[in-house]
Amino acid sequence: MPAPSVPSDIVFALPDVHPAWLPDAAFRPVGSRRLALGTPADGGTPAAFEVLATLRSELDRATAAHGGAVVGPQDAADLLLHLSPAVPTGFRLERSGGRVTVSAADPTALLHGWFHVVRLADAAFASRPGDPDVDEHHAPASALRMLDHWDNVDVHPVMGQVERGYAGGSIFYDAGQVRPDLSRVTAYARLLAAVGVDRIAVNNVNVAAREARLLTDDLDEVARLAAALRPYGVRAHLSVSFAAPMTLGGLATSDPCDEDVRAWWRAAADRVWAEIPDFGGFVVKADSEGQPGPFAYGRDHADGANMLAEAVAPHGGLIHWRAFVYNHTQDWRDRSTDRARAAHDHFAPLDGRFADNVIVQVKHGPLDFQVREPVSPVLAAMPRTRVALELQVTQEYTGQQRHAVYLGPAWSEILRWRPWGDGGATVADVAAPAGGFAAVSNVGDDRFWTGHPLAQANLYAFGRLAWDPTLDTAAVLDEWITLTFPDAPGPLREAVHAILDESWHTYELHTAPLGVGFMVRPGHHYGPDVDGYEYTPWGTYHFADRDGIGVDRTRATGTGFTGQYPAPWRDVYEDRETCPDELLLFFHHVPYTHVLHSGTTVVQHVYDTHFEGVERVRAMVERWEAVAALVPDDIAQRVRERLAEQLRSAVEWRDQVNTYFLRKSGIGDLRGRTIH
Ligand code: GCV
Repeated sequence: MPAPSVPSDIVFALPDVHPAWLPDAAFRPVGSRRLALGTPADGGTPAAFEVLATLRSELDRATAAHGGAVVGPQDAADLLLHLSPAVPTGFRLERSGGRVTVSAADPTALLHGWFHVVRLADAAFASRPGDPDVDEHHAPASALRMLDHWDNVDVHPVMGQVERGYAGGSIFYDAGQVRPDLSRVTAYARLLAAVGVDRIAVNNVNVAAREARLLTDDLDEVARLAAALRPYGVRAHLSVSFAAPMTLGGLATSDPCDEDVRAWWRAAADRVWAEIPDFGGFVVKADSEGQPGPFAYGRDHADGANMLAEAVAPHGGLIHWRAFVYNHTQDWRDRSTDRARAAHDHFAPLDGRFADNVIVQVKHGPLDFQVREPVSPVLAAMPRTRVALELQVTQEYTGQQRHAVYLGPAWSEILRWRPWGDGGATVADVAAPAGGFAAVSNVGDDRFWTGHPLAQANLYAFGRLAWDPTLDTAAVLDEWITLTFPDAPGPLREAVHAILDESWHTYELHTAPLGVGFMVRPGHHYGPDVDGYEYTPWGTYHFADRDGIGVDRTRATGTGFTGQYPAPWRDVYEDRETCPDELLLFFHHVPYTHVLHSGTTVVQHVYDTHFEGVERVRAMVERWEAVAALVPDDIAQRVRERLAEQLRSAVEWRDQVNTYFLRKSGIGDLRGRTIH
């Protein structure tokens, strides 16, 4: 097999695009040294050779920029990267006498090892005398670390080009087609490889007519996207419509038990893999928010998913089948229907029936990516199913990238939560070996990738936590700061921590209180509207009246949702005396005068947290102003503008929520502050 040739189409620095966590300066410690890439043995796939070629060009680029050299594997290199079948997963990092060897069985894992060394910088080489030698194995917690893009090919009249996207248009599509120049997609794959994400779904789970055709007539467009991702070992997946046999194939039905339908899907899958041999699989949103699904034929979700699984199995493909299934045409007068129950009601009884290559992808909470929800009980209810945890990096309900909200701590809490109580497995333990981790991307064609430059930290953190869910999220943030702001002076580092470390809690303080959720403007979901969803069909209510607020989800008197949890949580949540304060209104309807564990009443808590939330945002603005001169002007200015909006919005939240509670309850603020 020939030595890998350097791909000519990798563009390392795109004009007018921020380098995120891979600026040239981050490569100085490696690029100033002698680097070597072992010659590959025979037997690799073309895709594997392409990744090796990428690695070679990474080495060339880094050394050319920083004065080092790429030397032969036999020459005493400071860093040798080489393939070794002896490393089962991930990569091995050895250091002896200041020389570092990274080995991995496959080129993508070797690439991950390269970026690990870049992240460690000089510390990788232990330049200080007396530093110990190392021999470490770095394996990802899960083999499946995926980002879902809710990008539309055609601009949707309401949702735009990227549904719930807050960073401009799509990096994949423009003017109703895949972009002619995909160098930015390769740059994106490079950023992802540097944090260990190795799969993306390239289109929205709400599949409209134009996007449905990506599966058939426009498959060549998906092939182009896959080709742009491949140099960095990122595999493409596609969201497909369950109705495709009818809408694309002209069949009279999409019934999963119909033999013609099954044959149609098999043929569709055969064509996809013939064109894209390393294709990942299909993502499906079925019977949810208007998307077609098996219910139309009296079939269940195992029937639907297994039909697709059968079609992709010969190719080693996966089906990511979403558990986000609920009735979105509910009657708000009907107090017996509880949207929080829906996923468990639909999916838990199907445990054990899904094929091995089906992954049931479960949103982290029972509702919809709220700033605070309990963890979905579905994650603990399907021991014989490959469940994946779904997170939302795009900040639909957490400030839409106008607010600086670092979500790492929120995700860490979810990943570390123990559904069976102390001593039991964590959510990460459940998902990692099964379906892994998926998240909705926050990236668009914005200059900073994520609109708010500080929102890059969320994308970074998702990748790092999907690789290792036990990581400390402040340390992850510190990595991001070090890479993104090379040579960041202490005050800048401290200010970014001060702004982001507690930002999730800050957002929680000035928005919907005590886990009750929503209270956002219907449709676009930005800003406060306390009763915005109260009399709608969407099933997201808070039930405030003159006496109290919250949703009774107990077994004793409510919807029975608490019964979907195993012990001890089913009882902890059932009893308002043991229910954690931050989730009280998710599980209980209580009087405004109910005293929390914190010692304050519900209504006073609302006032206190909303005043405090605004003051915290004010402090964020001041912290940024004190260090803004230490970052490039464009970042300083963009963050400044966003923080100004964050403060305006926090004040709006405070005033609307506080006024609402004052008017409903008639109870004034004990501290006599202004409420309108
Ligand atoms: C892609 C929420 C969002 C929708 C999204 C949906 C989903 O309801 O508001 O925009 O649709 O979640 O996860 O499928």
